[in-house]
Amino acid sequence: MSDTHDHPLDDPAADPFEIAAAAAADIARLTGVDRHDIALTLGSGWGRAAELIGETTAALPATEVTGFSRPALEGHVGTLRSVVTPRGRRVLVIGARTHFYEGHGVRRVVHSVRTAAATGAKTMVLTNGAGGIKHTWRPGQPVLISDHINLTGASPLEGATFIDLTDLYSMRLRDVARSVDPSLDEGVYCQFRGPQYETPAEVHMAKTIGGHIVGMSTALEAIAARQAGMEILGFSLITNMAAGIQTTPLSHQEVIEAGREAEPVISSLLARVIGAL
Ligand code: 8IG
Repeated sequence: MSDTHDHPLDDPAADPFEIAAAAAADIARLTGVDRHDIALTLGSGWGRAAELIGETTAALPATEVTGFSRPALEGHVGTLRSVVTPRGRRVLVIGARTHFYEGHGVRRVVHSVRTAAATGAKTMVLTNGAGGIKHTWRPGQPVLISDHINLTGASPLEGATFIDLTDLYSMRLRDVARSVDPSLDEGVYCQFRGPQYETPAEVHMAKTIGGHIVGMSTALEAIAARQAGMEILGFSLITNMAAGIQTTPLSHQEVIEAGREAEPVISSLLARVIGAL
């Protein structure tokens, strides 16, 4: 339990970008790959994509890299991989997301994204499992994120850092994804703090303010990715209809199962999209 105290990102005087640069140096040394072109964070349900994207040239436990935390959740694999695509692009696959609800602060939540930028990645692909609000959606369906509403009350930006978030989830990259699968729908992602799922009233609120997807990740990471100058592509796997849209209680087990069933289809979709970037 001591790592809460000796974690480099927990020192308020530390510079999170210097720690990300140190992490990128660790990755270069441990993978033998100096620079990556694309980074991909795998959320629940998306775990098998790495094998389909290309050849894994190195895989390492995230805990060997400066600033990364032990994964809190079963089903979230704490592995970093370096993958080379058939066209020779280097993809850093991050299987180790830290969630805001873990309570370790936003610096730890966005460390993987800042590290990805420090490895040279210009494109950040963020994936998650989430609840759906649109009635036309079904569990197991992947959708593009078109924009977000950050309901966490937190930000990865510190001080008077005014950053434009227009076209945060790049229209260009969404068009590339739709060129691979024209049937992909899209929606606005609402990041709640969690870890409890929403009440039906909260889902109603999310819908009223323009949301279509409810989840517990991604928005804070997208803000950090934009700050780092990356172009962002976001995917949600709808693993369940949000509370109140679906009338039966939400269970974590059900979410895991929906993810497992959808995994082959969405992993192949994701690999084809990455191949087209
Ligand atoms: I998987 O219904 C998954 N993650 N906030 N709401 C929120 N997060 C989720 C949900 C959901 N399903």
